[in-house]
Amino acid sequence: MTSALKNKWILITGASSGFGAAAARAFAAEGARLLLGARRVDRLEQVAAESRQAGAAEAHCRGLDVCQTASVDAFLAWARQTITPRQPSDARLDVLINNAGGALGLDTVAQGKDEDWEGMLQSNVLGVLRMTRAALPLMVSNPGSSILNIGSVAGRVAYEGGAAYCAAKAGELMITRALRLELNGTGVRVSTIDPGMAETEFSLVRFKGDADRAHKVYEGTQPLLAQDVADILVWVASRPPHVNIDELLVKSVDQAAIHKVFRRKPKTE
Ligand code: NDP
Ligand code: 8X3
Repeated sequence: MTSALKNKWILITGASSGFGAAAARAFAAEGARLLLGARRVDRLEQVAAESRQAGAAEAHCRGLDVCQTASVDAFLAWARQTITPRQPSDARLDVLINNAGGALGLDTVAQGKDEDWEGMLQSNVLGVLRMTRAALPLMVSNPGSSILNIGSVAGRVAYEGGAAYCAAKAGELMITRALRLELNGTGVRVSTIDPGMAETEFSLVRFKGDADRAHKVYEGTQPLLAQDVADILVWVASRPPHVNIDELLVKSVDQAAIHKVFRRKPKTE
């Protein structure tokens, strides 16, 4: 059976690693056409090549920093031109995945650093607003198109050291809800996918390259994998055009709650 996503245009931010890279490969397997953005262009090019191998009808990539309005606007101008080179005014985007973001540090508010707070709010909150504003002209005349925002359990439950990240993901949740109200009647669908703990480069970035500390986050437990989230994104985007999956919370079976993670004891010989 032909996939509902075959030849559809999918724009993914943060496609150079983790959920974004896995999503690129998963949409590629459906025969979709991809527009991939992130700051590490060498990694993006690798993901685009893997996506072509996985079956993408087309896979294009370009540098993108969602913290800069000029970068976002230049990316969307390129996307428009790539989708319909002859008549860019007719370009239609089918799926926008606002995935770029992450956490910086695990400091309490008392110890918090301005650059970490600003970085988290810039990418996770303002990045979603900027990307959505720039992409909407390609979507409002395309009923059944989808905006899929990546939130987090952290946007729903606070934890120590997570004040700014939790605030940022709670911001993403409110942006998603407001946008769904604003777009009512256009046929554009708006969803938030909110994962719990998943093993990607997330903790390596949070702990500024400290691989040992990042590794400990997942020790003894089975976290979600990037592929799990990618499968969900494909499923949400391929529902019939009248179906809007509003909010989807997904956690590993080992994570009963944000603070309650089951960890297996290391095996002793
Ligand atoms: P990764 O660190 O593996 O991926 C993050 C991606 O975001 C990278 O591709 C990175 O690319 C990109 N990115 C970061 N900042 C920017 C920026 N300013 N402009 C463009 N791209 C940017 O982590 P995940 O895949 O886990 O994270 C993806 C999303 O999922 C994030 O929003 C994160 O908050 C969220 N999330 C993660 C969870 C987890 O436990 N892993 C759970 C719940 C939500 P580059 O550095 O090349 O720009
Ligand atoms: C990432 C999940 O619990 O580390 O959004 O904040 S958590």
